[in-house]
Amino acid sequence: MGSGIKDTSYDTLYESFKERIEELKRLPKMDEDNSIDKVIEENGFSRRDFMKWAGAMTAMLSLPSTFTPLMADAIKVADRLPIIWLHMAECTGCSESLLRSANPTIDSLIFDYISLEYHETLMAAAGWQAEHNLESAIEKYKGRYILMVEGGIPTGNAGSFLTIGGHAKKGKDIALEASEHSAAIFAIGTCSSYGGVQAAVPNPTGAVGLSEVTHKTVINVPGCPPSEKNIVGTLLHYLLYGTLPALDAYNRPKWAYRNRIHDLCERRGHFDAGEFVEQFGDEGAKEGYCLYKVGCKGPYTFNNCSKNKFNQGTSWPVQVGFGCMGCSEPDFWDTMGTVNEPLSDKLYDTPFGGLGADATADKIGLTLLTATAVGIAAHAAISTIKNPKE
Ligand code: FSX
Ligand code: SF4
Ligand code: F3S
Repeated sequence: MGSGIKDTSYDTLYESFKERIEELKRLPKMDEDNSIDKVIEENGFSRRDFMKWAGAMTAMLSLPSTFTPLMADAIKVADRLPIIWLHMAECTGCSESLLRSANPTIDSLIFDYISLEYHETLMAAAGWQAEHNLESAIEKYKGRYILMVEGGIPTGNAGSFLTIGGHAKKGKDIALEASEHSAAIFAIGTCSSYGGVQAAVPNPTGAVGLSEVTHKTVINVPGCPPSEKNIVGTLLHYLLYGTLPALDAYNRPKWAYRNRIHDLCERRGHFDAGEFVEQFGDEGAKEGYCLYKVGCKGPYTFNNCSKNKFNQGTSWPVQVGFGCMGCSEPDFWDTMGTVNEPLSDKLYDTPFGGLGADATADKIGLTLLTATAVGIAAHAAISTIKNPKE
C-alpha cells in the first residue's frame, strides 16, 4: 500500500474487508429511511469531519491510512448487524460513557445508527412489552446478532439476586440464553468482564464476569467505564474482520489493551526523572509531575486511555491530576490497594507471577533500568494469546 515496499498481506486484508462489506450490504437494512450520511449531516458534522473520524478509527485499529475509505464504507453497513445490549448488575456508566455526552460525538451517532434491537436504557418499551421484545429479537436474529452485556452476573442463591421484568427472570438465565444464540459476545465494562464493583470482597451476590456463565468466547472490553472509542472500535473490528480479534490473557482485544497506562502516559518523563507529586495540590502537582506516589496504578494497568480519552476526547484521569485506579484490571477494587496510595513496597500479586511489581516509588527513579525490564517482561507475559474456548 502507498509508496515504498509493497506489503501484500495488507492487499489481501484490503480485499477481504471489501468482500466482507459486500456480504453485509446484501443483508437487509434495519431502517430503509436512515443512512449514516443523513445522521451525520443532521447532527451538524461535515463529510470532512466524518472522514477524519474514519481515519482516526483506522489508525486506532492499527491499519494503514489507505484503509480509511474502506472504514467509512464499513460504517455505512453497520446497521446490518443487529445488536442486543443487556444490563446486569452495574451502574449504567458504560452506556453513559457512550451516549450521554453534552453534544453528540460521531461515536455516539454511530451507536444511534446501528441497529440496537434491544437496550433497556434506551428503548421506549417497558414491562411485558420489553420482555417480549427481547425474546422476539433473539428468535428473529438467531445466530446473527451481536450480544453486548453491561454488568456483572449475580450467581449467588441460584442467581436470585438479579431478577428482571414481570416474570422475574434471573439475569443469569437471560444472559445465558442470549449468549447461546449470538454470533459474537462483547462484555462491555469491567463488571461484565470480571464481575466489577459488586464482585469486590465479600461479593455477597456472587457476581461474576459473563465468561463464567457462558461456554462461548467472550471479548472483554473492560474499564469502569470503558471509553466510547474502545466500545465502537470493538464493534468496527468485528464488522471488518468478521472474526474475533487477537486477545490478551484476559480476553481483551490487543489493539486496545496491549500497552500499560504507564507506557503511554504523558507524565512518564517525570516518572523517569524521579519527579513525583508528593501530595495533591503541592508544587509538583502544579508542574504536572508523576502521580505514582499519590496512588497512580498506571504501571499495573493495561488500557489506551491517554490516546482515546473521555468526555468527547477532552481528558483522562492522569491528565486531570488524579492518577489511574486500575479500572480495566480484574478485581481492581480488591487488588489495587488504597486509591490515593502507591502499592509501594508491597509485592503486587499479579497473574504474571509478581511481574509488574515495582519497588518503592523512592527507588524507582534510581532503578529505572530494572523497572523497564520488568515492564517488558510483564508485557511479554500478557501478550500471550489465550486459546479461545471454542
Ligand atoms: Fe458502571 Fe458499566 Fe463501571 Fe460496571 O460500567 S462504569 S460499574 S464497569 O458495568 O455501568
Ligand atoms: Fe503516568 Fe501514573 Fe506512570 Fe506516573 S505512574 S508515569 S502518572 S501512569
Ligand atoms: Fe481506568 Fe486508569 Fe483509564 S482508572 S479510565 S484505566 S486511566
